Amino acid sequence: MRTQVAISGGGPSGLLLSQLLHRKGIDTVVLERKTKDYVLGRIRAGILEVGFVNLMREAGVADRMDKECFAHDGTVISFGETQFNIDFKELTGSNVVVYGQTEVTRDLYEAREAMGGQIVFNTENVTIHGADSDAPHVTYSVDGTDHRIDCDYVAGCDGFHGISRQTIPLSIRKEYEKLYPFGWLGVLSETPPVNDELIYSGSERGFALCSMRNENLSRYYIQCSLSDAPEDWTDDAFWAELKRRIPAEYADKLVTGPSIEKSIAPLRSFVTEPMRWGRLFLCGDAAHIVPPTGAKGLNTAASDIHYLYNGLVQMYETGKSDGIDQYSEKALARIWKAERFSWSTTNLLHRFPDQNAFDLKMQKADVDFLRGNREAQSVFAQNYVGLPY
Ligand code: RFL
Ligand code: PHB
Repeated sequence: MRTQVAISGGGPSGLLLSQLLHRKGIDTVVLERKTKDYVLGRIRAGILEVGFVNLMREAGVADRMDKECFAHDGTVISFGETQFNIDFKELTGSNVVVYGQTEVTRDLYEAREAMGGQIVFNTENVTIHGADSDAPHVTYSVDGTDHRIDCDYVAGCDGFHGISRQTIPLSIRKEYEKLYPFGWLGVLSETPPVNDELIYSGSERGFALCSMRNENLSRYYIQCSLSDAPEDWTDDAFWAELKRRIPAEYADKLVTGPSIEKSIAPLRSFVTEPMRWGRLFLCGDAAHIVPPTGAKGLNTAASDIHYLYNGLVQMYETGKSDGIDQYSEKALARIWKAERFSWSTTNLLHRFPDQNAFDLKMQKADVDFLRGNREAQSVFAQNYVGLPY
């Protein structure tokens, strides 16, 4: 088989790139290790920047999102007894929208199917060959049968555990990583959200986040120990702990119900450099991970796709390579800023096991400064709604 761009990974990065390129007449094949149902079953991001929304519009997949998403013009920050609002709209003129990653992925799958896009599920042993040559190819197998795709370029969109990043030799690849000594326990429940804006809450028992998907679907998280398993937490124990970590006015009106999903994610900051090796381009979680505190994971994937898509279109339409030549540098410049914001918001609101009384005072001083300083709030808001592409 031959295609122009072979894409490893059928998550949001791979699907969005495939859809955008297809609309410009550029042929792609997406190779996905899991089934479609498995990919759609992963409950992950909930907050999209305007840049992501615009890319979905450009990809022609924004109809349902435009109807069903909720614009959020601000957020509540709480820390102990301190509580305040950061008004994104007033401070930046922009906002974010609530629309789940599951819905983004569903819309992209539907659009790919409607256009006859090629997505191969249940692939095994995807291997990228000759990425540093002029004629790369990808091999894989499905149900024990081996296949080969010859291509012009390979997009590595196969997430943190994918094979694309490992294809770049260690002599060239440099990885930067920070692991946090806690995870997030997330619960999805068919209950109305406790507030119309998200609540990011630091408390002496640890961090909590109140988020949502729609009027009757709420998403809540609490900081938990890395040794916890979801089964260790009954629904009752989860709700009781959440209530202890959020301001009383919200705890009192929180509507609880059975969880329909419960999972634990470890928190990690990670960046690999460079994001391009020859004709292989890494995108999204394959190249970088942020702790979810800043809601930046999916949104940084979108900016990668924006740079790569425009670079490839330029290459195919004009023969000029400056877009793809600058891909790694441009993508990394934006990613490091998102890494900084996600790291600092995590440090601001979580309890760390080794924190002493001085560290706690520093954290409180940081929060107090943010509460009382419009410029500091403006910096937070600019980062949260998303830095320009
Ligand atoms: P994905 O979604 O991991 O998709 C990669 C796909 O590649 C497949 N794959 C392979 N396919 C073929 N061969 C192989 N060898 C393969 N290995 C893997 C996988 O099966 C998968 O389908 O990466 P992608 O597309 O780059 O998308 C990234 C986002 O999923 C991720 O950044 C976000 O979910 C992060 N994130 C959030 N991001 C936000 O922007 N806003 C948020 O509010 C937000 N909240 C979150 C989050 C992530 C979370 N978790 C669980 C890590 C909340 C949580 C709890
Ligand atoms: C979510 O709704 O899943 C969500 C929202 C904001 C975050 C992280 C996750 O910062």
